[in-house]
Amino acid sequence: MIFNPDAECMEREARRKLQLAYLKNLVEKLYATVPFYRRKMDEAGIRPVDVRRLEDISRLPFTTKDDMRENYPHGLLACPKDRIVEVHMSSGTTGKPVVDEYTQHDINIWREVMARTLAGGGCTKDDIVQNCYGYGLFTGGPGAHYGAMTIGAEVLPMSSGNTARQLMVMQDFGSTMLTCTPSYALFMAEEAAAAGIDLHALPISKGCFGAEPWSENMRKEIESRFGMKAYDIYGLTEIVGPGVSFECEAQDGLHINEDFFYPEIIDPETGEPLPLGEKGELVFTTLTKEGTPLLRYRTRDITYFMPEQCSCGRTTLKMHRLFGRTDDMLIIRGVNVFPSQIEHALFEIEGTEPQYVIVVDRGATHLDDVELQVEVKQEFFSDETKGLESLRARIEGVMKSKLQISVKVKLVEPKTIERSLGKAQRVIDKRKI
Ligand code: DLL
Repeated sequence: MIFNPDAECMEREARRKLQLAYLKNLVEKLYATVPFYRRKMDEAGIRPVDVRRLEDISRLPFTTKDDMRENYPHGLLACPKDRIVEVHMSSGTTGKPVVDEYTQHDINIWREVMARTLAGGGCTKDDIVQNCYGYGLFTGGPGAHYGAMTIGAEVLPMSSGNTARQLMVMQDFGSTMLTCTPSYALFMAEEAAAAGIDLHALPISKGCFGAEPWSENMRKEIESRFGMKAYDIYGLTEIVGPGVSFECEAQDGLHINEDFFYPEIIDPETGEPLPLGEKGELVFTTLTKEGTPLLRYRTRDITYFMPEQCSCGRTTLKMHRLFGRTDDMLIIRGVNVFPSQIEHALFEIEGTEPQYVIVVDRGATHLDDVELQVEVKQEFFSDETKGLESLRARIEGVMKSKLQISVKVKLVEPKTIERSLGKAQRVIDKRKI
């Protein structure tokens, strides 16, 4: 279902006109009201009148996560403080959180883009949405909640955790759609199996998953364990939360809500825009936000644009599912490796569970060592160690051939790797660099 065909299927040239009008407005407003942006534009030698075509955006300065932290909490506010009705933050591991402050208009945008997002995953007013993204400062819970309500579906605002209760509600209330992180979805499936609950016999038939990297093979795993269609949804607190882009029934790239969030792909080293279709760092400008609009925000997420027309009828630009983040990329003995590549390779190996942790360390030799801890299906632990040994060797071989790095594999018993209720932590980097 397409939630807003007028906007989502608009002729591309008409959308570009709209984007340009919004961009001009935004730049004028930021220059006039936010000292931070005025200073940055002055330093870059560009004035609002210089923005005449959409391509001129590449002359405007970037905004980074550090800029947001340095301006914590209200330094990037672009409207009177009393117009703010809601605030979200994401913590990250170091420093001050990044803050998104929403006016009522901004909440309305969020409702719209999340309605489009859930509709992309097949949500209609007849659905019962079990929302297990966390509620609170995190945007996942409230974002999916707004979207489901805007569609007119029924929402079960579960938040994450208490998996036994989640499964009870799923059965008793007949939830038809699930929203949570992909790692939590898998954990629920595992708990359901342990409790003897047949997920295939329940009405749950689709889900929108995101907030963390996941692979195509993990999608297949979730789909087969639940008997559902699993869709990838993307977003980040700074821009709006979830609702920036989403998959449709084609499950082939994520449609960007580009009438609200203007996307670019740049070379992360040079900051230069890359030709359409090349892989690089994703950058967004929020075209119509009032509270904390962002100019050319560097997400650190890596993807490429897929300019072809989608079979679903939407004309919005698609991005490939994320490859990883510039700051998550592991450089192992000089080879660039993303945790998602390891995950994808692991899923192809019979006998393993989709639970793993990557531990990177530097030994006495000062070279990077990678230990991949992988859970193994119970039957492998039952008697012979020969089976285990050959599985270990097989995984090491696959990693070597697919990633060009040597990985030491440690097989661990089922349920020994810590499960996450929200974003899973897959990498432990012990190197002191
Ligand atoms: O994770 C917003 C969100 C909530 C998205 C629910 C989707 C569903 P943050 O906590 O600010 O916001 O984290 C944003 O998470 O820059 C990506 O690196 C990563 N991320 C989000 N969605 C995906 C995805 C929310 N579908 C950061 N695939 C982003 C891979 C994702 N990574």
